[in-house]
Amino acid sequence: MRSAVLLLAPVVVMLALEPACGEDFTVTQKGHQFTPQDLKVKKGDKIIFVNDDDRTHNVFSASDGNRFDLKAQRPGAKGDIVLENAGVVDVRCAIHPMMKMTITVE
Ligand SMILES: [Cu+2]
Repeated sequence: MRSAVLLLAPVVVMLALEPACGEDFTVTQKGHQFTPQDLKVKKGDKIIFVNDDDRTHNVFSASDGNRFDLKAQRPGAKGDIVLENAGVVDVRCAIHPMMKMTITVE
């Protein structure tokens, strides 16, 4: 029993030290524009959408495999997503059709 605990201890330590997977990216919304308008991420990265504008936005995507909807974000609001499937993701604002950006998930 004791030897089993001793054998497992290094595994537990390694799991605890495992870094959080994925990188964080920030996309801002200001003046009816996303910045950046092209973003490359890897599966599992976190993308944080910040509304730096003086009006409400609603970020969403209808792209297959990576659909999401952050719902209405008031000025100053933040919301994040994690995209799990490789592909090109068309990101829009449901309120302002001219707002567009593309996220490429590798
Ligand atoms: Cu908008």
